[in-house]
Amino acid sequence: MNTPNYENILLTVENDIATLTINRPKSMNALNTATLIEIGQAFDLIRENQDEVKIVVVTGAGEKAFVAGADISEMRDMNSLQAAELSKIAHNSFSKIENLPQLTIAAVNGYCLGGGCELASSCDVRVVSSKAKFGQPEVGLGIVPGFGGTQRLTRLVGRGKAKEIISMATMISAEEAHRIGLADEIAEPEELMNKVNEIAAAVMKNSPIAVGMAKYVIDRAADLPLDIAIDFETQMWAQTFATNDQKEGMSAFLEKRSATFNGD
Ligand code: CO8
Repeated sequence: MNTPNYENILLTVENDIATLTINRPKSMNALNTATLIEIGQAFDLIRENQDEVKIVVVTGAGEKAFVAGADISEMRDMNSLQAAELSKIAHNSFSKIENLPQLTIAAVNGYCLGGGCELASSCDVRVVSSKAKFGQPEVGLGIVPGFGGTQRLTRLVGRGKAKEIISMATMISAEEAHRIGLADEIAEPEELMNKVNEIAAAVMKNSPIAVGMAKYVIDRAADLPLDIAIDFETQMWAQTFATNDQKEGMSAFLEKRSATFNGD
């Protein structure tokens, strides 16, 4: 897969893992319009290259920040129409992350604030440095979260906690984020990428079709009534029996060997 030279992000692919790094360390990787558009373009490219990319890792450049939010210098003088446009651009890009067939892991290496927390919340799994700090500081700037924070954070931590985090606009530690379900795994800073790679390696041993379908069912059925959600799961489960990966996975088990999944 040929990866273009972007202006604000870096995209690399190694060992079937794509790493997308928000690369504006001088402004704490703040998300301006151009960066949000490039994130969307990169995820389009990743979607088109499912044979070459099995897992996507999203992280921030430098030591200090994952992403410290949307770019305040770009937003200050916006009117409501321009703010709505920016929010739509972010929603479009973050939905591409959320709806990607491959699993996405946010490797949260530092400040994860505002739009950064919303970016991390759009990924499937959050692995965080013990030094990371989380928060939704928007109300302190006179706005509400506008890149999905009122919705995705709420779905991760519940209404009460989301309201507390958003209304207080203070930062919470990695430990607290882990305790409330915002962070899935914590690692020491120097171990962060090892932990991410460990998870990626475990996922990549499995059928990519089944991993993608499991993600799809979890996300699509999460807000449905349980009886309909269960029915949806049954349909997806049945569909896996039409794949070669299902035959290979079960044959490998019965033949006492490792499975080789081709994703078909
Ligand atoms: N936007 C623009 N620039 C930023 C941002 C940001 N979000 N965060 C940091 N920077 C810049 C600083 O201005 C500074 O620039 P310079 O060197 O030119 O002065 C540089 O990055 C380094 O930052 P600091 O000197 O402040 O570094 P510290 O280590 O002292 O502090 C913090 C780090 C705590 C992360 C601090 O920079 C901070 O609080 N940043 C802002 C955090 C914030 O409020 N984020 C929320 C932004 S709003 C948002 O995300 C809304 C999303 C939805 C919008 C919907 C719109 C439609």
